[in-house]
Amino acid sequence: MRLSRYFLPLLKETPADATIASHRFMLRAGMVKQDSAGIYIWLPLGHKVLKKIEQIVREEQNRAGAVEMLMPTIQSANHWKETGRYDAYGPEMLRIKDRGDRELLYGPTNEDMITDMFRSFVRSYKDLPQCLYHIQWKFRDERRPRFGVMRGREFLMKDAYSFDIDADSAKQAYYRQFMAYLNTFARLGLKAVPMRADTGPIGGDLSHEFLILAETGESEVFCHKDLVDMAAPGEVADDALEATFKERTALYARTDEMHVPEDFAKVPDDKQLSARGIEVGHIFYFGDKYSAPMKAQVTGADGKNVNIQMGSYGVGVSRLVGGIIEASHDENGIIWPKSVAPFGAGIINLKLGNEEVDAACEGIYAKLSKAGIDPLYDDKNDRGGQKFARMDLIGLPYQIVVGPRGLKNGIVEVKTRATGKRQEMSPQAAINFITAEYESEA
Ligand code: 5CA
Repeated sequence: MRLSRYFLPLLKETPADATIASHRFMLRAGMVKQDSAGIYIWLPLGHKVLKKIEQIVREEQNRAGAVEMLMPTIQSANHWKETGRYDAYGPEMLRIKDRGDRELLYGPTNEDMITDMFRSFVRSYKDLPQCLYHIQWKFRDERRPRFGVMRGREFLMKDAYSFDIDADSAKQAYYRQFMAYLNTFARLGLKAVPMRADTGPIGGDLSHEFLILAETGESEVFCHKDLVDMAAPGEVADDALEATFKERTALYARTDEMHVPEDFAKVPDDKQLSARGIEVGHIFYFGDKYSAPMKAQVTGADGKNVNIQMGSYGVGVSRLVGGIIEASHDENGIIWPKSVAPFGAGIINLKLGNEEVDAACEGIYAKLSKAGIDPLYDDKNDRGGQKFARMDLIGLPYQIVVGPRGLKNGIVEVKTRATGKRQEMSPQAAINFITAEYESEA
């Protein structure tokens, strides 16, 4: 992409209500624009990152055996009346009426709808287990939408729903999603710690939140330090799921809601970590909380009907855009992990109109594009200082700086955004270097 053709409306001033880094940088870098409280327009740069995160979430869901589908944003109130959640959910739910005075709502989550769908098709234990997911916009009329996309009213969520014949099988589904979450967050460049959690309005008796540690997080967290640097589990065989889950949940990890100070005190002093965290995922096992009132049953092998055992598994896809920035930025702007960077590298032309410089930039641009790096070429007629600041702000992992002086000696400068390290090399070496960096990631 050529910057001269791109839509990148940067802000010079930081809007006064943007109190945390991710909110500030997302507005300044032209990623989002607020349309009304907690509702955002995803501008091209923000949209690109959102889609990359969505794709990684999708790939890890598929790998875990979940099957993608798509449910509507607008739901009939009937499903919610059947489960009793229509009254229980409260003012966070946006309730709507159609022209025939029928009650509808903009879905804050989908347990009720999917249970209704599932019971209409599935009658036998032979059709279980099943795990379905979608990635869809949600609406929650939050009392305090804030921190930009981190606590929005409209937000993008991946929500998966598992259906099993009994509790043992349902727990396997829960463990499988648990592992998928650890793998997903690791690919996003995040250290997310699973913590025993409260089930809130979703209900049930087994639940974990996944939190990334950040000073600006809304939750207080108390955990064993060793959890923070644990590597992702990778692929876990079915017969190792339970043991791996136990191993990963043995050390103390709680948010403020579930905190037990006496238990935390048993963690060795030098291993106690109390910090703040951002909840980027939340998983629930709730058995027959929805299938019982909705009579979602299957016939078991013994011919008897049983309620389907269910769980649900959410990832805050749009919240993750802000979460990743909270975890990875400096005073100059965003530092994207390679896996979700909106462009793979930036090319800075320091002397637009200079024949050699233009030709070198065009050559690098063509070769990086061909190599699948998806570069952003700053071909605008601005001062060098402005170009450097802009590229730092939008946070692409690598910058290739091309100027007339270096080119005379056959050299360009490659800057690695995360470390600030600058290296001089030939244009071809720069292309090879960046391509190799991305290959080693894959
Ligand atoms: N039905 C369950 C799981 S599918 C559910 O709705 N869980 S949840 O309420 O915990 O939401 C799942 C994830 O969505 C949260 O972990 C969080 O990352 C994200 N999320 C929740 N509310 C918001 C919000 N107001 N803005 C942005 N993301 C949110």
